[in-house]
Amino acid sequence: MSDRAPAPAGPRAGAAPAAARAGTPGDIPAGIPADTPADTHCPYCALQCGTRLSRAADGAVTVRPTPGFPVNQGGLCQKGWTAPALLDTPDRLRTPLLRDAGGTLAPAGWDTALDTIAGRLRELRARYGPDAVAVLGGGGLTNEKAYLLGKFARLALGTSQIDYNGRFCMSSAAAAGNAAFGIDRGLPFPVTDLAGAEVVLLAGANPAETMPPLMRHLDGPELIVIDPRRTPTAERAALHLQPRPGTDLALALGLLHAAVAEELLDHDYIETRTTGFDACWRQAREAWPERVEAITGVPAADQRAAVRMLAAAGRRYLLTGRGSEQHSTGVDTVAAYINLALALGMPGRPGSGYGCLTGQGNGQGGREHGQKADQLPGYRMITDPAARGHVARVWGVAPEDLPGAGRSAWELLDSLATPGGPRALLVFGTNPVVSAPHAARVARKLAALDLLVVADFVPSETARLAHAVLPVTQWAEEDGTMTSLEGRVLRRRAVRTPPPGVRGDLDVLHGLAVRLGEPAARYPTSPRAVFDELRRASAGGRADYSGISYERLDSGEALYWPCPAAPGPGGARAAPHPGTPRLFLDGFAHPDGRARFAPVGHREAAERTGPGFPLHATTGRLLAHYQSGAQTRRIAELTAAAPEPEVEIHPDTAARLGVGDGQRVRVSSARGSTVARARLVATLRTDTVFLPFHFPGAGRANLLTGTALDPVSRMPEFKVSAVCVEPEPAP
Ligand SMILES: Nc1nc2c(c(=O)[nH]1)N[C@H]1C(S)=C(S)[C@@H](COP(=O)(O)OP(=O)(O)OC[C@H]3O[C@@H](n4cnc5c(=O)[nH]c(N)nc54)[C@H](O)[C@@H]3O)O[C@H]1N2
Ligand SMILES: Nc1nc2c(c(=O)[nH]1)N[C@H]1C(S)=C(S)[C@@H](COP(=O)(O)OP(=O)(O)OC[C@H]3O[C@@H](n4cnc5c(=O)[nH]c(N)nc54)[C@H](O)[C@@H]3O)O[C@H]1N2
Ligand code: SF4
Ligand SMILES: [Mo]
Repeated sequence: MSDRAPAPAGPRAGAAPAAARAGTPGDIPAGIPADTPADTHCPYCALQCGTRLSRAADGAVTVRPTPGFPVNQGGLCQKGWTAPALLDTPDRLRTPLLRDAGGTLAPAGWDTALDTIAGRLRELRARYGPDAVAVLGGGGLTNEKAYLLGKFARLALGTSQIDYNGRFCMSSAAAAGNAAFGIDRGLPFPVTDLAGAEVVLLAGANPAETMPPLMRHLDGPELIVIDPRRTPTAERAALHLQPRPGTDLALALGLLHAAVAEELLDHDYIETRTTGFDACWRQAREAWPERVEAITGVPAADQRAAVRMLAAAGRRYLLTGRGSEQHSTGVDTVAAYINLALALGMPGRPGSGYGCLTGQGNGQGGREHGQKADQLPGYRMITDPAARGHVARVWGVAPEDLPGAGRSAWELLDSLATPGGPRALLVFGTNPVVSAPHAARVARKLAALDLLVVADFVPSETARLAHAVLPVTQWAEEDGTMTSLEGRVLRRRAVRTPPPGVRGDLDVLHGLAVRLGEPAARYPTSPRAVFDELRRASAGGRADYSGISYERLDSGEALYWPCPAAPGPGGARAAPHPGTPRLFLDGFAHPDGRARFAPVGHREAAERTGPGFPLHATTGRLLAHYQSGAQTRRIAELTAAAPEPEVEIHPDTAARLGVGDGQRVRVSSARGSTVARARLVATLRTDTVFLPFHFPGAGRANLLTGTALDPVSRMPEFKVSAVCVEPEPAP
């Protein structure tokens, strides 16, 4: 069972899980009294399950689900239960490290480390200009960190070269959502609304493994699942469509075609709440389900059945995940799914809607506060003069002091150490040596830098390449806010003081900024002070947090953005704005209040199979590991559950290749090859193999993936590589 109830089931039923405790006798933190439980949230995914942490007198931290928190309703997945083990992982970073003359990372004091880094940054900037220094952030950073990182880059470094790993995650759905609805909030409704649906269509999402407690809300509805694999989510579906990887765009067009042909459209809704249907239909009219079957492998009858199920339901949702988004056609694919939802009259109706299942812990907030190449806080565009004026006022600088838009994450990584490209990179909250496409090329670029600085709490694969490593606090040691996949702002709370030698990311940014000549007051180190500034910076923007405060959150209010400081309905004397759990009920966020159909036609994936590389490889997640695995590969219970990379192969395909179950194989693409153990899966498509991307070294799935990008979102094509598979001799 992947989603465990409070009394943990499984091997340790009844007892508190051993791995849910961390801390050693003697490690008794000062400052925070023992036995004061703190209600906070899981350090991992965007579901942000409520967790109640307690710390015993011996320093051990225990976790249990926060009673009454509606999102996880008493459940946590294996990763959430075992998260405290990360706090005192044996190789936790506890002192800054600087690479010495002999090339070894050696311990250094904080002042030495920060002085050295600032000195090198100043030199590089003086010699090559401010864009010689780049920053890569992450969707796991709190809102406060993401905000201060963006400000630090634009002001202290003066660089345009900042982006973040959400580019690899959310960017396609964000672009399509903004275009269609005028605003990008992953779920424009609370997750608990899903439970009231009759039908939910999940396109390229596997929440049974990626957000197990979410399945509690999907127990009632009938599910339609679109996934090339028969995942645990698909096992629960009434209808499972199994397209060839990279063909969802055609499939979504086929579903729209079937809806038109079967006269299932909501004409009244299309007429009154949308624009652009005719142009959209002109692009989709050739997408006969039979034609789409030839492209996708999904039977025309199943396409029609799916559309009929959705259309017949009174309350229904269409949700996309990375399976349909991480493509060079990602934006058009999401747009085509949104077109279908609009044609059936779903978005902005009570009990129905479209949403994207945001992935990282703060994947939502991380894309709102200005760590993205083209953005300023409040989800403002950096190219918009009014946005620049507003943010410059809050920051106390002139608008012309703000740099312009920078490169997207992949383009940034690929430009490192090239003529005209950045010579230094500061990494906060991502591990691109494992998680970026064409990872071998990325590692080469990182190794060629004049300066690589990584702030992390573990020696990640990227940290190991750095010239300077800065040890930072972990979730249970810090305060802040996170914005979950439903747009709700949540408090992260400290339950213990950090180990000696470790500093918060806000302190690190402050320390570097003052050494670069910035006024100290510009970089507050208190999360609350940063949040209060973030509120002002976001005021009037698309993601308006100005009405949200730590006081309101701490009093237990459930606040979803937008939540402006201006009072809600009722005028100046009214209660503060209540926040917006459900968007679009009265209208969409475009000036005319209407949603936009997108005129999208069929395009193939950039990567094609061919004689040398006859199979499609797709990549994704396992229940037990999180992302690059930097965190979860350090937790014994999780490595025991998934110790090494396995590639899923259909038994017929394996037989043809002379590969047996459990045998080591080499999977190769035009970029390189990776080694994994074959796992034979009879429900998989015969033309497709699947690899998780959580493993390092020679087992990296990203040694295979390519560099084609979506033209709009700049999302890499993580979900389609053309590969061959061959038996690998034992090492
Ligand atoms: N256990 C675990 N949970 C996580 C994470 C984790 O690393 N581990 N990460 C978090 C993050 S950041 C994210 S973004 C989310 C991601 O959550 P999901 O989107 O659910 O995760 P993925 O496994 O990347 O992709 C989902 C499914 O897409 C399928 N797929 C592959 N190619 C295609 C295709 O062309 N079309 C369609 N329709 N499907 C395809 C895969 O088979 C896979 O089952 O999970 C979050 N939760
Ligand atoms: N092939 C393939 N590749 C993929 C994907 C895929 O589906 N297939 N999915 C993509 C997606 S959706 C995502 S989101 C990315 C994720 O991939 P990464 O961005 O590499 O994600 P993580 O492994 O979470 O890396 C976060 C790092 O930051 C550290 N960290 C965590 N919190 C903090 C903090 O508060 N401060 C600091 N300074 N450090 C912190 C962690 O210890 C870890 O080393 O991978 C992408 N790569
Ligand atoms: S589903 Fe996500 S938030 Fe919940 S316990 Fe698991 S990893 Fe943590
Ligand atoms: Mo993600």
